[in-house]
Amino acid sequence: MAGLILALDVTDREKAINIANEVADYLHAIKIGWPLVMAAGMDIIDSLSQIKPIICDFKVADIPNTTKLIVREARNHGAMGIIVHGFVGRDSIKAAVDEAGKMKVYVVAEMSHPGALDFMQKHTDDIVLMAKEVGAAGLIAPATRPERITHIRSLAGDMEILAPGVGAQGGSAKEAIEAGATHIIVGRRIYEANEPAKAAKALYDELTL
Ligand code: O7E
Repeated sequence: MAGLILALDVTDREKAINIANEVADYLHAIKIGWPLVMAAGMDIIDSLSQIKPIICDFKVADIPNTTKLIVREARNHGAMGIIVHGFVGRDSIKAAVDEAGKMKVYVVAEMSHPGALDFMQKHTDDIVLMAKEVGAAGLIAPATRPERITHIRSLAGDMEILAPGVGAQGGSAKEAIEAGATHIIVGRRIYEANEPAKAAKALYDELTL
């Protein structure tokens, strides 16, 4: 079944925990990245893991050894998944997969912002095929370009596809799922809403109708 992932890009620990608790019933997982980890410290991963599985969006882009060390830290704090960049190449992605253990590795295949067309999109197909070959669990593909999700799905087999770009960036949850995504990633549409639970429920309902 399609699932909703909250991008919890707030910079206050208490606010993060409150929002997570408020919307938890509608979530498959919570994605946290540099804004929250830099503000609240790595143990926010441990705390939020008590509420929902945590995906660390560290968009790791480094040599294999450094990649391995970052993946290990996320794993030691109880993360369920970690996001790495694909353009760094096979050896770095393999290092992430080898170090991840039970944690899922998600590889960024194509980003949702217009700048992704400058360089990244030219290499999306190769990144998808490489991520599949080295055993990554899933891919990141743009909800802002559903036709690209469909294309990525045609290469990805049964890998998970997580699609950011719904709401604030203009993408539609329903279209992303119909195009082939398994999950959508949504931040501002939920955490900036007057009633985050209501906003999360509306997205959840859109996915399950
Ligand atoms: O636009 P929002 O507020 O719904 O937030 C979207 C989140 O998804 C935010 O954390 C951003 O960093 C992330 N994201 C994109 O918006 N576009 C991408 O291409 C990739 C990501 C991302 O999360 O990458 C790893 C999944």
